[in-house]
Amino acid sequence: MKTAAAELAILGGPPSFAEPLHVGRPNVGDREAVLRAIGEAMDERWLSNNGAKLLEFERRLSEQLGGLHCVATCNATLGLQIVLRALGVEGEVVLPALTFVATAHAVAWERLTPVFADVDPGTLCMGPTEAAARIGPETGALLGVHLWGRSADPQGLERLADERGLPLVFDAAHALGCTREGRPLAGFGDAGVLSFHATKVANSFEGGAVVTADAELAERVATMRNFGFVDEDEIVGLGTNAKMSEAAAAMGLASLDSLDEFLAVSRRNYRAYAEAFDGVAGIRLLPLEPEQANCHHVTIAVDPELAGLDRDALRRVLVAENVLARRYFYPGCHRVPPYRDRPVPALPATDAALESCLSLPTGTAVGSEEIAQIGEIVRLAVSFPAEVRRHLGV
Ligand code: T4K
Repeated sequence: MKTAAAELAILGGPPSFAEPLHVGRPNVGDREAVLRAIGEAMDERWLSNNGAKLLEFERRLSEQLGGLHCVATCNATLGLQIVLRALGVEGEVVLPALTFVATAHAVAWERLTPVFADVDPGTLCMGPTEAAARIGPETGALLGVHLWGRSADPQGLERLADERGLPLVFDAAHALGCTREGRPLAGFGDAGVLSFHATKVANSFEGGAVVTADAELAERVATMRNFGFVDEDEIVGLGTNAKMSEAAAAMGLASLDSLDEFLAVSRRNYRAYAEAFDGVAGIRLLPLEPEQANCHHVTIAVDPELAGLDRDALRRVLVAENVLARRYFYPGCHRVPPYRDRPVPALPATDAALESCLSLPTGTAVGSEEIAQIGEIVRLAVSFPAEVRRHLGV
């Protein structure tokens, strides 16, 4: 544990960690179970297309989500695209600019127009006020995002969508294991889309799932996921290939088996970070309710006035220690091509978050000891900001 500023790697000390600590280090469950299940699929020579593992994965996920219909896909991006198409959305889609670019790309790839809204400064998610401000005559749907597993006032957005007669979809890529008033976050709106990418709390290497209470919508999504086939030689309409393979489903099943353990680790890590940053000037751990949130994303907001360092300087301090903190989701969807040349109103809460937020390593690859060390690094850096800034030339 570093105890003096001179020991900081940025000031010439050795890095705290020999190996990099990544933000998105995958949680890996029972390796033998995964390999056994992949072996079974190979023995049965059934590797994709509604195989036994896929069906079991969807059944188990549905069980996890209180009986909602679950259609597994090869990733969440295609899940979002398919659900927008299955709902017949046309024109503009209102979504927050503060999200991973996949949310906007899924909209644009469907030849719909993303219309960026600001976020609520408290939740950092688009709520009904921000969404309503961007609804216009061409609006075809609302697309909320449960950013970092935080809750985007889903009931408020549902009320708004009902009032305006608009479909409501949630990008729930970060939200497996998150609930609101006992209901799974992914289950709000017409549909929610989970990600099972390697970096998520539970992964299937790559994967996603469309979650909905609407059996008919689930059926349409399942058909579109498989080229529009409903039977061996019967195609009912446009479809694509968004199927999840048996190998991915095998990994997904093992991840679901370990989900409770993964959630317990994330929640324990979150509490350890809260302790580590307690009383550190200018560092605010974004609040989460560990009973309702999966705590898989640990994000701090840096106040440069109080910390004496801005977010980017602090990130350089951490990276020098081999803590590969990430500026998720800088610079914001509204500032990257192909969106940046379109007129966007001021998005003050979005821009403030994009300038101040920093995501830190968590998950099963990180323990309380490492988190305490990260806390001390940050504490030292903000205790001697002038020296750090001098070294960084900022
Ligand atoms: N909506 C939202 C809000 C999302 O965040 C995402 C995905 C989506 C939709 C779309 O879901 P999918 O279509 O992917 O299912 C990563 C992921 O690739 C992406 O899935 C994820 N969000 C996003 C938040 O993170 P990058 O560009 O940050 O990936 P990369 O390669 O820089 O890796 C992130 C960190 O994880 C690095 O520190 C390295 C580490 N890592 C990564 C992988 C893949 C590992 O240690 N091992 C690994 O296997 O996007």
